[in-house]
Amino acid sequence: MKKIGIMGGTFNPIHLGHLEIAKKALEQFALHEVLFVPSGVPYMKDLDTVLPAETRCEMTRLAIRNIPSFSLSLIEVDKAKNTYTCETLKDLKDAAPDATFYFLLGADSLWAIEQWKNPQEIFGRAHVLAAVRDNKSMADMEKQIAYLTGKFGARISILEIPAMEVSSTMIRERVRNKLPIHDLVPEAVENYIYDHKLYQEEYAMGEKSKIELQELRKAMEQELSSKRYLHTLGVSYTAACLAMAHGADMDSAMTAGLLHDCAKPLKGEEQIALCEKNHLEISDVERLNPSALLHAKVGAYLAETRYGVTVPDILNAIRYHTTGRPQMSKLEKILYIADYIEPGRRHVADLEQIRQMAYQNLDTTMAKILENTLAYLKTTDGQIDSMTEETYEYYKKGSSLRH
Ligand code: DGI
Ligand code: FE
Ligand code: FE
Repeated sequence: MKKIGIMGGTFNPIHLGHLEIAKKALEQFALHEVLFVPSGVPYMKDLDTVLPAETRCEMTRLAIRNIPSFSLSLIEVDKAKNTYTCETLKDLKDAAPDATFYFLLGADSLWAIEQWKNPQEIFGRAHVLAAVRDNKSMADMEKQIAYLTGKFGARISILEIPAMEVSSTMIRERVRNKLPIHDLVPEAVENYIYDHKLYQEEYAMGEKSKIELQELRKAMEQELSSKRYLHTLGVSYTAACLAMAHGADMDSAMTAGLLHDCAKPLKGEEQIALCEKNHLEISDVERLNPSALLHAKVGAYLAETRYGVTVPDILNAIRYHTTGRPQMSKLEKILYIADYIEPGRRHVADLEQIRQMAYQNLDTTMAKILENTLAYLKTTDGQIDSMTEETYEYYKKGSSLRH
């Protein structure tokens, strides 16, 4: 029976510590093979430091190319959606029903794995090999293993590895500070990192922001329904077009567009709970219409805390994209209008006219959209936010003064 080890990770970048764990697993448990499985988009963490999957896979390929019992699996990278360990294990098992799988992880994960999706299935599909870490004592580990074995029938063994001072974070920092990394990564990976100027931060801003936008797009593709994702792409590119027409920053417009509805997948109660937990004020109207109104405020919060947006103008554009506000910045108006006119919008009054106006004058367009939105809201039972009314009054006055 074939014994296959599975080494998952972000591999940003892969380093000698990863290879050492795989080698030790191979020796100590007489495995025939170890599969390296780079993760797809790690959407919640470090969006600005995690390189695109292709780059991380290429470095992994280089790191293992001379070791016959190591191979690369694109099973997680190839999936458009978020991947879970239990599903990856199922796919691998389906592809090799006769093999026995050994899932490699750091000892810390023994305390997290219960929170992963379907821990019961994970333990059913693979033996777990937990690599010792300095911060966990042997006694603690054995206690936790006994607990998981009792609860899930888990098969867990301790993998003994020498203490190693290496992490992907450390490597990225050393590269940024122009320090050598040759005893931390295989030579081919070191060369690749330097040849492609990875992790250096000095590479052209344009390139950097492109990577960020690409990662945000992937994250939204995972998080949103396909309909909402298409709308989001429409808003992002429409905002870019409006930025071109009115001389605003295109990358900011696209970032705001991509993230503006990022809180929409959360249910009303979840948005309220999130606000309460983080001390964000909720008005009565917002509480009564959380999905229509609160998603803008929660979206701005997530854009900052989860997706790392720091530019206040972008955050405000997201924050006010549903109601608007008096005296909006150019970017705020652009996002508000793009949301209304993006190519996927249907069944909205005067759309053709508003689409043309948008490229001529942002303020009169604001007045027109607000007028129609208020008229529409009066036909529904949604409460009108006083901010929507104030914004309308503000832009109505402005546009009547000029015309
Ligand atoms: O998130 P989207 O559907 O892309 O668009 P949006 O964020 O602009 O608007 C969400 C909904 O909120 C839309 O149906 C219009 C509505 N809306 C705008 N102003 C108000 C409002 N709903 C209520 N209840 N009160 C308002 O003042
Ligand atoms: Fe919205
Ligand atoms: Fe929207």
